[in-house]
Amino acid sequence: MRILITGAGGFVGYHLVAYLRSRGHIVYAGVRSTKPEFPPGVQTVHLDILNSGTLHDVLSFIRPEAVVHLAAQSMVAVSWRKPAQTFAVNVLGTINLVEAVAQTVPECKIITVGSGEEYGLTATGGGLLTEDHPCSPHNPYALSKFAMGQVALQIARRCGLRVIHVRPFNHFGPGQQEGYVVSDFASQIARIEAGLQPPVLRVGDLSPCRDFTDVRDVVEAYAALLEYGMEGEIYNVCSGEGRFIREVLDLLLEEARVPIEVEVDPARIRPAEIPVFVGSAAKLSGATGWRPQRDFAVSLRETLDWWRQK
Ligand code: A2R
Repeated sequence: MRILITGAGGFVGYHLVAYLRSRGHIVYAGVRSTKPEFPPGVQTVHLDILNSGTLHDVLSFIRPEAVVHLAAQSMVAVSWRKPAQTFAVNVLGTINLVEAVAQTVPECKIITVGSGEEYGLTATGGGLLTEDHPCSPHNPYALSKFAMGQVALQIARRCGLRVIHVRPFNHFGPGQQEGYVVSDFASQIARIEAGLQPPVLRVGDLSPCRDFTDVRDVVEAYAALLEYGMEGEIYNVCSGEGRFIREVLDLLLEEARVPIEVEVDPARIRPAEIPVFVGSAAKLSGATGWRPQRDFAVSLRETLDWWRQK
């Protein structure tokens, strides 16, 4: 397949490009400012989803059979500081993309990447979140992801486009920047081991329970959906298993090469934390046969190793 990835310069993009290329696809990596080193054979194209003209040109030139739309303002904390920018990129950018596809390559499949965060306060009811649960987003990022998914599916229904919307839950792995819990812990451990930080690891609330998936499993889910996903549908991408943040910390500390103390940093405690946030991947598994393959502890170790080598 000829596949265009938007936001290919980001954390997930790097892994998705590499995986799709390894599967023999023709991959176009759409990047804005960040340009990682992609595997040989990957073509890089400059792409800003806020620029409709460029989007048309790029789509007309490449004529992709599929687009995986990763480009986003992807951080909850930033979305509180910059809600307008978050909505511009995540919602208007998605509308630009879907409309440009409608006008240039209407047969093209599109995977819009939303977030498990779209369920928001619904998670307080407990149990595994399925795609049938109502969404109750409780931060600007989550709301923007809910809006982008809904509007993409609406335009798709109206114009006969082939859109699948995914809701990935927490994902992590080598290459993820700070600002997410696993990389926040791993980066500090690596800095402490290198003598760049006193041996105190600063943490936020360790009591929440979250659903973590290795990014390499996440990108395999996206690839499987490109092949087997049902157009017009929404799919969770998650492990279905809850893990307390305390467990994540303990597993990483077991890997540490020097003794480390843990200290709660009030600045890292997020307000209105939802205690348990775990999804069901049954719909995804049923459609594609996908199951997460990576061992959680090994993925954590590999993430820590990435920080050690950075
Ligand atoms: O900031 P840059 O220049 O590195 O590019 C980011 C890109 N991006 C854009 N691309 C095109 N036009 C824009 N207006 C635009 N604004 C941002 O999206 C970056 O390369 C990418 C997002 O990468 P990360 O922040 O590393 O997100 P990650 O973890 O790869 O997540 C991928 C998707 C996102 O939709 C998340 O919201 C979702 O998975 O969880």
